[in-house]
Amino acid sequence: MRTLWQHCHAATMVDGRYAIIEDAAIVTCAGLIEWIGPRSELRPVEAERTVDLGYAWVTPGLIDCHTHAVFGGNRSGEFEQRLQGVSYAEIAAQGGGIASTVRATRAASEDELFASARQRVQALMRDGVTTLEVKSGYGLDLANERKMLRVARRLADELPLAVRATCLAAHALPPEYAGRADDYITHICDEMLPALAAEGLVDAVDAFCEHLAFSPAQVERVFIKAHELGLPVKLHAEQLSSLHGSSLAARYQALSADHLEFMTEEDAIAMAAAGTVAVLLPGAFYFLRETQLPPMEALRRHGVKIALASDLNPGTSPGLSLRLMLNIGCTLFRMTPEEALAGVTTYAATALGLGDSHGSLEAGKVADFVAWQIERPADLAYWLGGDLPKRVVRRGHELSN
Ligand code: DI6
Ligand code: FE
Repeated sequence: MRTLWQHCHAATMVDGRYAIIEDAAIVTCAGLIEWIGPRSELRPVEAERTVDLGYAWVTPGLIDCHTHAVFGGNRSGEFEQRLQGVSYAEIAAQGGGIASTVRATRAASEDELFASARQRVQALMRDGVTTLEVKSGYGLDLANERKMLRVARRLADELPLAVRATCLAAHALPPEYAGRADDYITHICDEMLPALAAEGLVDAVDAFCEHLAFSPAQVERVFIKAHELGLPVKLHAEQLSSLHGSSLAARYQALSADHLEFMTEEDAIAMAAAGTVAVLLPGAFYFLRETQLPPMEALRRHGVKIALASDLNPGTSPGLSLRLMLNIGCTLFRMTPEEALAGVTTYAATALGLGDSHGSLEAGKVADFVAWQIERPADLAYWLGGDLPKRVVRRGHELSN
């Protein structure tokens, strides 16, 4: 069905800029944008339907390109303990931290994981999210990583949004492998990744490169296997220290390196040359009360593409609003509202390998967009969360509110 959407302004986000079209018209057909431009330039079209958007601002559907939305339990109890003065180390010694989420995730059935993840994803969707990345990484064995990735696929089957599933088996060392990190990496490379990839459950492969997780040499083994399987890679890098994981990621043409507070200028140069997107995660920075800021100036100077995501996870960023992340990115990282919006549209799409089909309003791209009742695009980064009035269109069809 061909639809004409009119009486709107568009922030098309082409090339990461607002690229505003005032008094725009959009023609969609078969789930794609067939034409977009100033209404005055629209040639007569045979549209089955014409929709008046009441001079709303249309942006691409938002893309949350880094989430751990599937997990069992939550860690609000640890949050409360920490605020009563119990240290992180004490909590970890009591079996808390990531280990407690691994236990809860392993104990949960696939249906239970689906039900809790669906609620969180629906919260993100209320912010206009139409594409989402979901990582595994709380199962840490074949059966439980498979369970998490199957939930990611089911989210896409049962909710009106696109989901990319990322295998993050190299997130933490499972208790069965205590003291044997290299053996766990061998298990990931020889057993887990080949099996999960063969089942069609993996769109990309991620790892956590940090002193308290895996070394660059261990991460590299995972990357080599991912490439053998034809899968693109991503990396959690430079969150708490500088191991140059982001340069390693660039050497493997990673789609993205994420966090990056401790990255260096050399890392930025390597990422720019490889086209590896910098995914900044201001929710984790805020929640952990970090003080080392990502090097915005170096990223800009070298032309690294910058994305922004929720990092939704139970330990370090229980963030259920992507628009809140826009505000935190602007307030704490000094991003401009235009950079922040590009970070959840244009460059979030690139960070998921979807840059050709998603992330901007252009003829030929998927017709995922949001018509916001706002005064100007900066409103999206200005309000601290809340529910902005909007109409969400996914593959050319308006979702009911
Ligand atoms: N970086 C983080 O901050 C989280 N994982 C990661 O790779 C921590 C996840 C958790 O604490 O559950
Ligand atoms: Fe993460």
